[in-house]
Amino acid sequence: MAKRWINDLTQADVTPESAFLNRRQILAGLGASTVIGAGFSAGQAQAQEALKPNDWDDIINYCNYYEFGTGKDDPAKNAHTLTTDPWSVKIDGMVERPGDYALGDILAKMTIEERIYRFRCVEAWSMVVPWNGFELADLLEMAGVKPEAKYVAFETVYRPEEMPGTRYPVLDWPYVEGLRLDEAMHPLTLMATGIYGKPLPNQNGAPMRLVVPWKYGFKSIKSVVRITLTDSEPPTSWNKANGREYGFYSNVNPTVDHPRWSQATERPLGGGLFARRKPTLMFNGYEKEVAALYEGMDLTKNF
Ligand SMILES: Nc1nc2c(c(=O)[nH]1)N[C@H]1C(S)=C(S)[C@@H](COP(=O)(O)O)O[C@H]1N2
Ligand SMILES: [Mo]
Repeated sequence: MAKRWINDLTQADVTPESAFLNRRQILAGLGASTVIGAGFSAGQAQAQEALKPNDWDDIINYCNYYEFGTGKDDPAKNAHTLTTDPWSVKIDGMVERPGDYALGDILAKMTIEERIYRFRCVEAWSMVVPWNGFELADLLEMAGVKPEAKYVAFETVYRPEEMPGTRYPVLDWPYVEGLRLDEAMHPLTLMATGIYGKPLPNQNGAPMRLVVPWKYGFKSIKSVVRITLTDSEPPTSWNKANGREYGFYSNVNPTVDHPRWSQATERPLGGGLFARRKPTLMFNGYEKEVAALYEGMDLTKNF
């Protein structure tokens, strides 16, 4: 099989063949048609593995969406009951233009792009997903972030009648998540509306879910109905459920183990019989893009 090198490179590293790639594609680690086999420094080597997206069937049948059950195949079986149209998102808190925004009105203003991202669950399985979506920053700019805002809180839809898993107190429903404002505004942070050019399946968080590729998967909250700008660190579902095991930041970090298992390696989905664990990359391979956000922070304490 031909190797397809991914170019997680800075503008200065762009070769003539790939000069047509725009900034966003480069940031997203897309380098689809470019083969670069030589001249990589050791530092670049870790990010140059081929990003071969997982199959559609794997992505839509192996899910975590506890509102529809805790089994990996429960969301695919149960999430068809979720009504995703009509859909609106409340944007409130420290914004200039708070309100209930209809999804259609949001999408009319956003630019949908494809982003092929690594996705690493805290449970140590991983996949590569070709998302379609827009930058969260564009949505936040649409609402107008006030200068006093420091964090962004997110909430998943909560409809017990459509969500059989919410009958069990596995988590404190609704599912909530949060980011620091600079993380939320980072160009890698995506609001996904599709996979493989098709609308997001319900089990993957239709009609719109967050994707933060350098953080453990649980930060990527599904079926978002509320986004609140705030000046204090928002509560997050997994941190509330077990604060010793799940911190607010939850950046992918192979050197900080989960209290009950190692995070040094991961199991890529879809490998079948030949599935082999591979090393987990710092910030899930996005170190170059996001390390500066955490400069001076002790990542062991701020896990
Ligand atoms: N509302 C909600 N969002 C959620 C979850 C959930 O249970 N409920 N699971 C999280 C976890 S643990 C992971 S790994 C990813 C899984 O996304 P996927 O099923 O699309 O792969 O969604 C995250 N977002
Ligand atoms: Mo996860």
